[in-house]
Amino acid sequence: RTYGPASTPTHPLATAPVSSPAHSVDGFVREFLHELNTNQGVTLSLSSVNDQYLALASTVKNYLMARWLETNRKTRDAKVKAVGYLSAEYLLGRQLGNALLATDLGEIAHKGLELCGLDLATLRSQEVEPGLGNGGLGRLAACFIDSLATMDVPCIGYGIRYEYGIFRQTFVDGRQVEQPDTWLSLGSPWEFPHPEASVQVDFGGHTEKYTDDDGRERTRWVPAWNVLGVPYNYMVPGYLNGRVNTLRLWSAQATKAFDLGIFNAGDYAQAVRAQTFAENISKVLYPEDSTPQGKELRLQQQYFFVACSLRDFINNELEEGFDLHNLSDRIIFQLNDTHPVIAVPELMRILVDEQGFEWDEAWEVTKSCFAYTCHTLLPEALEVWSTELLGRLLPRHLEIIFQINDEFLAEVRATYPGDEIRARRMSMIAEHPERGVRMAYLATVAGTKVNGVAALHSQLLRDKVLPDFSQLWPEKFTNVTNGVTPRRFVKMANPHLSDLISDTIGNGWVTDLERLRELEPYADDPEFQDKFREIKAWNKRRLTSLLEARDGIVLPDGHLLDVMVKRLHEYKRQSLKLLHIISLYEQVVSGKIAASDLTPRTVVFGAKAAPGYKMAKDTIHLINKVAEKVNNDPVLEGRLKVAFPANYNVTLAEKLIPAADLSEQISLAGMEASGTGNMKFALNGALTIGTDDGANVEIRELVGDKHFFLFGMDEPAVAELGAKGYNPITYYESQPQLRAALDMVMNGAFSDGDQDMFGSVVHNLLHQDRFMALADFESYVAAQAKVEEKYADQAAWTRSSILNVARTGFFSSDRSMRDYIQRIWHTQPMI
Ligand code: B1N
Repeated sequence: RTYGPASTPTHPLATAPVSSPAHSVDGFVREFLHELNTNQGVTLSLSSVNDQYLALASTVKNYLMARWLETNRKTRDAKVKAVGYLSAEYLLGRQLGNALLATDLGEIAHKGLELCGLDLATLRSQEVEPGLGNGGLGRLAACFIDSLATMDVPCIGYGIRYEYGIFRQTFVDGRQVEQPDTWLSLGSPWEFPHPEASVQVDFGGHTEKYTDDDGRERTRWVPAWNVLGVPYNYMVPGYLNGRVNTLRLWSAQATKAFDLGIFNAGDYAQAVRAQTFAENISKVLYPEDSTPQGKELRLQQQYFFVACSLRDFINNELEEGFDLHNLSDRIIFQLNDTHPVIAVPELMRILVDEQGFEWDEAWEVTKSCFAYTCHTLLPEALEVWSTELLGRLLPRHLEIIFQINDEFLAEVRATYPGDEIRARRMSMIAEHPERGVRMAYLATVAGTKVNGVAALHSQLLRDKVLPDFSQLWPEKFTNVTNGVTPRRFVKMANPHLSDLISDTIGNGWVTDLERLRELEPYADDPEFQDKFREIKAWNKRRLTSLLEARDGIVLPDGHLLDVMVKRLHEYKRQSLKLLHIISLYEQVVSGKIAASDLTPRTVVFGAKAAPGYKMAKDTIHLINKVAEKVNNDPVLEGRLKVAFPANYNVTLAEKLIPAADLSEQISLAGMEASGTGNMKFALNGALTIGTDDGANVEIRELVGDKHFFLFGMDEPAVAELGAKGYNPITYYESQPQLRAALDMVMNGAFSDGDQDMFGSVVHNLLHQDRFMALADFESYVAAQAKVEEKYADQAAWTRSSILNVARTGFFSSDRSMRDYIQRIWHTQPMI
């Protein structure tokens, strides 16, 4: 298909570059009122807050538009290599604040709206965040595309436009109840649908052999049904640099052919049902984090977005007549975990079946177009698709996978003659518990590079998950430690700290975060310390008002704010944090210590549990019940509080993290691939209490042991204990404090005497405890005592806090992107 006018335009405006509205309060107000009138069809006096928000979003979009169009033109003309980021999740967070930041319109918008009698903050809070991801993996994708735009690197993010994102969490009697996330219901001003550019995606059917005109044996896929992928484009603005990249999310729609067939048969109702069936594909985000479910619809989603994206890139981003033998000159597809790995056989199918490539030349091209990031170590999180399902849904792809595997195993056998056990171990096809395709192996074989997401994780990936592969191809493996965007998570989320930093060292740090180092000399400066502490106090007050309005939670003044926010998962060990709280409470109740001995502390939890994950949901229930008890027991004299605001999301994180004193990163060593919350906390001046796991290792190395509270077994110790045979009950028997805390739960102290309510949680800890919470309890409690000791010396605490900010510039996602560019992508910024 071709774009553009049918004849050469002669009107002067047709070829003139688009212009932006004037960068002034007056220009802004004009544009805003114009949008309110023409887009919303209302006058200011009759407009709702939603009208005002939508008009404001359009206004800011208009400022970005010229840059977007220019970026697209420039990139197309330059014919440079781009990054195609393939991710099933993008946890974007609200768009308005980020767009205001990227255009430097914050002040102007504030003043302009004030002149209209409106309040910018009120309009901002009208936005529902697009929660198109579960947690760290989706948020990482959002940080990466922000950094690439800011670094002027051409990138298209490809993903799925879920109609319902991650569920909205509510609590009913302390238990999690999920509500659908209707993020599109009040309008979606940030997206640009292009139904005319829809792509057809086929499913099912069978394959057949035929001989082509040149007498070659070929295969064709005869699919049984199809759907349309409609692209929705989103702007991804760089920070004050004029670049606006594109995020292209696909929405599924029934094809006409599909329902017409049934309609012609006379069953109108059935035709409409068929429509719904097709559109189910992009209906809802699977709410499982770090544990895939292996459902058919999930595989449909994966193939759907990947097929749309490859087709889109080849047909619409490359110029007509481009020689696909050179595809890797123009694109590197980054596979964000195994979710998009079906793209590998899809590209082979396009090249061999559609373009007539020989197998070997197609494989050469394919191998150079993909790289794979692994985000986990949990064995149950590695995707394996049953061959029965894959063959039914994508018969041609399964054949292609078998052939890739055959040729790969031939290479293994040639390299290790006679080592059949190894060949079987390395096969992409697992035989047990059922025949299935190991997607991580396929990705490893096809990718130019394979990376883990923190130094320790990449090492364990080589040694434990893919040892045979790293032995065969050591140079394929690399590490890129994750990062977070300092624009959203410092500049936007912590405006006063940002001003203090900029007043002290200039504002270059926003795009060159290592410059935070220049703050180090100020760590000892009492005046700087005072300002720093005042900002933390302001952030706490801001959080207090938010939680009061949002959840009716009242945070006491002057408490150490101890925060654990992340998905609820046993390996992350929220239960360990909870045992610490219960233990403090128990010691006061039983008179072992006086309430006045406690450091005044408020523990904040934020966590969603996968809806089908029973143990995680029970843990949420227990946290809420402990909160209820502890918060209302006068024996504590208000010195220990537990707050669990529902529905933790990016929007809440932006207010919570800047207010935190202490960051809880307490996963069992070897389980958390990286963590990225840990980085956000450190950059905002919280001290970390953490295990030697994921990126904690690198945080501690950078900030220094004195400014980090380390506890627990390290990974080798965990492995050793596991090998020896771990028996949690021995810790219960030998540690009175731990025993008293667990007994308190068992005796019904948090369940109105009901001794069964939390039986499964306690039983699990005592008899299974797969993530060894009991083994690390003693060490955790000791580290918490050090926290309290240090907090008592506010100057020392503040000094450490400042040093955490100054020394964690490494964790900018700009640095992660530089690493990907140099070690994996070999692309270039356009400047
Ligand atoms: O990816 C993050 C890491 O910082 C975290 O440590 C890691 O747990 C997270 C299946 C996942 N790994 N795997 C997932 C998400 C959804 C899903 O359906 C797996 N998420 C992570 C970024 O590297």
